[in-house]
Amino acid sequence: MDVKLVNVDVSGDEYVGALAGSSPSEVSDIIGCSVTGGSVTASGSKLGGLLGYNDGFVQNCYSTVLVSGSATDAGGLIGENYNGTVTGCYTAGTLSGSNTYTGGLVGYAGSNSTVTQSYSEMAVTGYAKTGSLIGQNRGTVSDCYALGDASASFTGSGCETGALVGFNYGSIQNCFSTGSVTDCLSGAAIAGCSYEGDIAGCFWDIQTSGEDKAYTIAFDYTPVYSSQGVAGSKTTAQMQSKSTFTDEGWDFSSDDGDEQVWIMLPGSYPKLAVFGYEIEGDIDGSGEVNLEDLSMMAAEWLLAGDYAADINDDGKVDMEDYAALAEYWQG
Ligand SMILES: [Ca+2]
Ligand SMILES: [Ca+2]
Repeated sequence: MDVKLVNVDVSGDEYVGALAGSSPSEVSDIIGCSVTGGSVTASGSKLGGLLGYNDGFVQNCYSTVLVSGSATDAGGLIGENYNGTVTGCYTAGTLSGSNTYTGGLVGYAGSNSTVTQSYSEMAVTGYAKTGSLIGQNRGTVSDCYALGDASASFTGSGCETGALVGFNYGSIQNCFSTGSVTDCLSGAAIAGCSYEGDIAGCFWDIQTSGEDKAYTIAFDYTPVYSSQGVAGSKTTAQMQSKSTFTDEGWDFSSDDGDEQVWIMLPGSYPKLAVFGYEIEGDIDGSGEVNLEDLSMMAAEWLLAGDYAADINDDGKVDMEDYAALAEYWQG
């Protein structure tokens, strides 16, 4: 737990990662570990910024290392997540690959893979089956997003590259993407192509991506557009509006009794609450600024001292705090 690697220089053939080449399910969970600076490179297969291969449980980890090489199954965090679970993780930086199954978080996700509440900001380059989040997904992906561009050097009909997932055989639920995709027949915003996959409640920014296809159907690459359900193309303004997502059941509140998954900060795409964001004005920490926060402020109005409603921490609850609450008012 809590291993912090800085300025790494790791290279090899297969099963290559800065923390470990392979994490089988028998070893202890990998929690709170990170890799920042330096590079990890491999020429064979199973190349990841943190782990080459994973069957275990990976939580609250991140990688911003340069991941590069000609390996297949190359991921910003994990090369191949075969049976593993990844939650509360993120990557940023560059993944410069030149082979198949290349993804900003995970290169290849097996049929028992679970990836949830995680994101990638990586710009991702591969040959084909390249995704800003996952290169090929056979498992479950939920409550995730990718902000980076996905670029495939193979631009033939089978490039199978997506701004979230390259090739999908699995489930993709409540995810979004904003990046651009290589212009090819099987390049699309959510999944380059999908074979009997289950895609629901997903969105993409049509302005920043310039992409009009949600996904294509394997293997004739028939395009599926926003109007056909399953995933919606939205403007940047719509992508930064909470109602776009709550209408599809995304969880932005802890008032419903379970943990809040998403948080919407002003002028931003949805963020994952697990990373500790707070909304100014959300006095009770419910994830929303609403009547309950206003009534808490009313109860402490004009009091001096250490009060929850003292949003700007100046020792009194007054109009300045009310202005902060009003700015983030979500009704
Ligand atoms: Ca609240
Ligand atoms: Ca104040």
